[in-house]
Amino acid sequence: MQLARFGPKSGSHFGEWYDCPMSEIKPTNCHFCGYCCAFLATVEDGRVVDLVPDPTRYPYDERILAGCRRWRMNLDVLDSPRRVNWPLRRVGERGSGEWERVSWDEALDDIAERLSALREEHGPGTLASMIGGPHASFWPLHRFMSLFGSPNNMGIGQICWNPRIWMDAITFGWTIEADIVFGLTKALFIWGTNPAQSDNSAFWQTIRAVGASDQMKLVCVDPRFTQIAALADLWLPVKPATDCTLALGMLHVIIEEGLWDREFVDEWCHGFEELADHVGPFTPDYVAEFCGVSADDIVQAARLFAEGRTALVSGRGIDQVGESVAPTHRAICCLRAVTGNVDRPGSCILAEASDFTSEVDFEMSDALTPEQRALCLNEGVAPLQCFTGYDLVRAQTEKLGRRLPMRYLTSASPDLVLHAMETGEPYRVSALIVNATNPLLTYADTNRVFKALMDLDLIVVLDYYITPTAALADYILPCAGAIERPIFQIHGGVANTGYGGPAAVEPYYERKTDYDIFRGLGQRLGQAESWPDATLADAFASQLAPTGWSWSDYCTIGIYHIPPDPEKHLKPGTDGMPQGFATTSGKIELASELLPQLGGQRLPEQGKLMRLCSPELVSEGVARGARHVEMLTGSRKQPYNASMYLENPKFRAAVPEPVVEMSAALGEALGLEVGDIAKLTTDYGTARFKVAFAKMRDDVINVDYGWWYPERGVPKAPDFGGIWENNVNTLTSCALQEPLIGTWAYNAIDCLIEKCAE
Ligand SMILES: Nc1nc2c(c(=O)[nH]1)N[C@H]1C(S)=C(S)[C@@H](COP(=O)(O)OP(=O)(O)OC[C@H]3O[C@@H](n4cnc5c(=O)[nH]c(N)nc54)[C@H](O)[C@@H]3O)O[C@H]1N2
Ligand SMILES: Nc1nc2c(c(=O)[nH]1)N[C@H]1C(S)=C(S)[C@@H](COP(=O)(O)OP(=O)(O)OC[C@H]3O[C@@H](n4cnc5c(=O)[nH]c(N)nc54)[C@H](O)[C@@H]3O)O[C@H]1N2
Ligand code: SF4
Ligand SMILES: [Mo]
Repeated sequence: MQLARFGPKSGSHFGEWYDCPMSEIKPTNCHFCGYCCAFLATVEDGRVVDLVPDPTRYPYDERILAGCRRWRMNLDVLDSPRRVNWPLRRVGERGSGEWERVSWDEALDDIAERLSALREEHGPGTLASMIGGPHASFWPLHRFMSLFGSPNNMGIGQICWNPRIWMDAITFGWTIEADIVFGLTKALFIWGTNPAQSDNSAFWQTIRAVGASDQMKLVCVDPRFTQIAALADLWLPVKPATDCTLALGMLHVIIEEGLWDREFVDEWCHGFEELADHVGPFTPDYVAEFCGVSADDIVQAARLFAEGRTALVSGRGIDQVGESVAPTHRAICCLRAVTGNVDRPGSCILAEASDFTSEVDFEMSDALTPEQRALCLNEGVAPLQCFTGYDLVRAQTEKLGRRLPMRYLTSASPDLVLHAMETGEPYRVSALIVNATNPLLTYADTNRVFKALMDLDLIVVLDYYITPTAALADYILPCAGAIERPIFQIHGGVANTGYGGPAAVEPYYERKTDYDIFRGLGQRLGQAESWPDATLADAFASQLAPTGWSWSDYCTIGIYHIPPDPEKHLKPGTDGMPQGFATTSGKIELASELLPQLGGQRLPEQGKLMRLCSPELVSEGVARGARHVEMLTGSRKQPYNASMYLENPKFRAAVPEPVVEMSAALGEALGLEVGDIAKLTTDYGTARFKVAFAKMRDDVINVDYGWWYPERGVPKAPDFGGIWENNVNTLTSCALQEPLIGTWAYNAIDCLIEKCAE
């Protein structure tokens, strides 16, 4: 789609239009969040001069754009003076902020040479990588890592996404998608997620519609009185990380009152009697006391869940709770199953494997040799989140022809990789690629991450900006962003959906797509055959090829989406019988046959809380007047995203500083007033926040995350843009907690709080 608005370029035979710039309208997409909304860019001389929403392509939704404050940043961001436009090489000490411009060849040749030498000396596991949220396609990095021979890709997944994906796949044989249908769905549970801030677009509008409708009950499970809670028919303000017990309590009521779906359970669930025995002790009174909610509300929630078709959406509120993470998801799986709310319209549907080449094939995880797999640090420590666990689950899901992405679900625990960096045990990790993440703000335990990175032999950062983390790099490689690169956004390969569109322009200056960078490095390291596609668009085209769609078909429509068929478990399998669920028993496993093989539990059991304050720290703190409290961190807030967009002056005017929120009652008990500065302390560090009051549980505080100060200029030693001031991750720890996945906690952790004298 190219519409010339004004006329062709100078020098053409349209001499009379000589002074008119060539202007074209090109389809493209925003990527400031996961919607990847469709836009039309007016392009003159390879530069975008205007951008408007494109109503002809997916995703276009007035509701999305009405709620969105970010898309107007696109033009500024394309040419922001903060952007890195050519490869930079460190010249001074690490972190000194002295850089020189080098050519791509110089940069990639040198990086490849150094990686090759380090691999020679320490083995392929010596290279680690870090990724963040779903900002980019990560398969190019993962393909590079697979072919380099390293299993040490760290990710965010263990505290976001993986727990749910693992437990759904283990219990149901594959992942599920919520199916919210007006007129059919009787109740919607929003559990540990706050789309009003984290997704304040289409899904939030759906929830508002549910809240306003009398056809569907809305239930919110959250320690904070969120905008969802305000709309809800029932708000369950659980104590953080007690959700497993809450779900077991609801199961108790459902079974005790005979509200379960007998037909579905008899036919399709495995281990019901065992589960019924297991939930026996979880009486409403016990659960009310443990979870800090009223017994009546637990009973009401249970009845609502069992009344008819119920949909449930969860989020990082229950993903980031350490030891309880897997059991919480398992307990919710059981709740869905005994009420007949799995793979049925109006509740949730088993997703489809993709028709396009799946993530697992594109990332080439199977290229790792057995020796390279043996380097996986998680083996034996996080027995599910490693190749042993993956293979066990893969054998199950493959029964119905599906495979989960491998790189995310075997991603290395930061605790173990940092340990290898610090000690050389069990082997030396000496080099790091940081791709689309800012770990000095967003990974747990900033002090530890900082020290480990300072001692590495080689750090390569791919980013748009010189972030605090990029300030530690040996090379900063400038990335092409949205509008400069094509997008084919897939859900990690667990659904038959991909969306986005083409780049409107070639990357500005000397920026390159992440794909081009990894391909360039791969070609220098003997991987040339595995990077056949010359460009990212070619690679996406080949990924789409199995669907029969061309790249231009896809770009015209903006989405490849085949809605999942409901009730797949009833479809005939090869033997003509219903195919059931891809689990060990062929049924939904209320009692798991797989988890015990990895040392896990058949039935969900509540775990302990992650503690970050030693008894000594607490007693000293209390002696000087500090209070020991429970904290949540990182509850999402518009308009920011983690450590991004803080430089936007309009955003900063609206939300100028990071806060610690608490109820007015807690504030009074702590002697804190709105606007005071509070100091928070754990064994790992300290950080300061401005006090704000909000409606929430009286025994919990809620602390912002991701804060630094881009306006102070290029980050460098010693303050690195302010990362030692108000960065909540100076308080946290990534020590392994959950025994199968290794998940640590960002919610339900403890800290000391006191009024700051300074
Ligand atoms: N305490 C605490 N910590 C948390 C969380 C929490 O709730 N509390 N949440 C965790 C979760 S769920 C997540 S997902 C992480 C988020 O952690 P991150 O993903 O590290 O956070 P962002 O600030 O979004 O950092 C993204 C960086 O990538 C760059 N970038 C964006 N797009 C691209 C791209 O396409 N290519 C390249 N090369 N660079 C790009 C941006 O400029 C930015 O510097 O934080 C985790 N950490
Ligand atoms: N504005 C903005 N949007 C974002 C992001 C961002 O940084 N900023 N990040 C993106 C990313 S990476 C992610 S992963 C998603 C996350 O999206 P969500 O999962 O929706 O994350 P939150 O909005 O923080 O909502 C989590 C809720 O869980 C509650 N909670 C905390 N602890 C517990 C608990 O123990 N039990 C229960 N039941 N609830 C608890 C918190 O109070 C909070 O309201 O958001 C994405 N969208
Ligand atoms: S920020 Fe998200 S919702 Fe807003 S226009 Fe961009 S992709 Fe769409
Ligand atoms: Mo996330």
